[in-house]
Amino acid sequence: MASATSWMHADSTAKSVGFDIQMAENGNNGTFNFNGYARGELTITVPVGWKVQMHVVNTGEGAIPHSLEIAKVTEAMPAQGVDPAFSQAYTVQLIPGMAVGAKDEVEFTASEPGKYWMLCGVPGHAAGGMWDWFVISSTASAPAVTIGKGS
Ligand SMILES: [Cu+2]
Repeated sequence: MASATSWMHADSTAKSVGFDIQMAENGNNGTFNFNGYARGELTITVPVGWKVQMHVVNTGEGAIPHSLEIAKVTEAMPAQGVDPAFSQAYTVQLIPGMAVGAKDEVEFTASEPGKYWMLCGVPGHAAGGMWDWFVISSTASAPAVTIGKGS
């Protein structure tokens, strides 16, 4: 089920979309979540070729450092941050994590269609469920956010 959300800001003329991402927004999954979602509960879909800006903040419920990257899907969830799927698609402090309250801007072009992980690069966090889906679609005409078990 796709839905509009207050944290997505799409500009179809500019083919640009912004997302406000709060790491550890609430207590879901022991605070290991993005905007409250973990373990693939959230799917962000972006049309191929669009510019993506992610305004990332560690909201800090749980008082633990976190980070964000877009990574290629592999056989197993990585133990910690890996090379991002796109050269700019990661926050500062990928492995140690951004401190509580820290912010970063992530900007990249969704250049290659596919299904990716949006995960936390701090050791053990992605394996602990701090990951969601990021899909680059060759058929979607607009960005979308879907809540529910990702397939
Ligand atoms: Cu984390």
